[in-house]
Amino acid sequence: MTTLRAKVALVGPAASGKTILANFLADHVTDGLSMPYRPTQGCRILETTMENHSDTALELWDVSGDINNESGWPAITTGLDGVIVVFDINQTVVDGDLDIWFRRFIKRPGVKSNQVLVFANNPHRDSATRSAVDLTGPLSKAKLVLTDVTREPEAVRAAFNALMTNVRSVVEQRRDDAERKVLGM
Ligand SMILES: Nc1nc2c(ncn2[C@@H]2O[C@H](COP(=O)(O)OP(=O)(O)OP(=O)(O)O)[C@@H](O)[C@H]2O)c(=O)[nH]1
Ligand SMILES: [Mg+2]
Repeated sequence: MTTLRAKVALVGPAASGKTILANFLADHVTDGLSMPYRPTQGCRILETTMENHSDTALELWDVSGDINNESGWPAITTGLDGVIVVFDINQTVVDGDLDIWFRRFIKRPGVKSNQVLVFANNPHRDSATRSAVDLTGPLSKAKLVLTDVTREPEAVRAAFNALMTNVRSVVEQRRDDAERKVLGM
């Protein structure tokens, strides 16, 4: 039985591999890796349960990288408990490229750095063109993980599960606070 609910979003530039990652994290499948790229329209919600906390239902929001969908973002950030920013490690990220994702999804009241992960992802069949990334700017404070679902699926999952442990604590704390309020404590 699940008693807690958490909402986590994958955001970041188009074609960085968010949909493939979301499918892998929610369903343990890497189907679609050989599929042609199909941009996500708006947002997709995947319902699952935290692998390492089976009492916690998880909504994974797989958000389109097209910033023209910006008008729909408030619905995504409402009640958001965790954020994963995904970008393509093969693309040079210049200062500011990820700013919009940071400003709109992370720099919000109540979001602490342990609720945020940055995936420098390799969305290609070939090896990544870089083996290290050095982010400057505000996102440099968040935990950065180099990800490649094709080659190192378990490393992706381990990073994700560590985030889920933090997210679950936040959700649990919120429930406890709400309970105390109801009881007038
Ligand atoms: N081989 C391989 N291909 C991948 C991997 N991740 C993504 N791809 C491919 O990269 C392309 C883009 O991946 P998506 O997951 O759709 O990208 P996205 O970030 O969701 O893009 P938007 O929805 O437009 O924001 C697709 O053609 C995928 O098949 C991976 O880990 N390995
Ligand atoms: Mg997508």
